[in-house]
Amino acid sequence: MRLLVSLLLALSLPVFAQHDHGVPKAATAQAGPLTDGVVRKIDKAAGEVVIQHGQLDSIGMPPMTMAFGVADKAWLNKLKPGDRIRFAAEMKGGNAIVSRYEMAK
Ligand SMILES: [Cu+2]
Repeated sequence: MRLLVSLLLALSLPVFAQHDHGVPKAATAQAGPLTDGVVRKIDKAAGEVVIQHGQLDSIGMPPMTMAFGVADKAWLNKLKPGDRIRFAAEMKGGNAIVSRYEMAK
């Protein structure tokens, strides 16, 4: 019986790896590198967007609502309060900025 189990494991593992195309299981199960956020406010004068965000491991932040700078000021014209986005954040010059985002479905 033990032999059969190890034989099955040996046979199934390579198939698994092929179907996943090398992407680690955890990466597909989680949301990926983008974090969920809801736009609360746009401040064009300050060049900031206030986002209610989920856990941001990239900059070590728990979920909260806060202001972010943006990598591209044009984004401030596209976003509006209430928009649901998925975004990546990074620290730049001591400020947290949105480095990229996409609209959430
Ligand atoms: Cu924060």
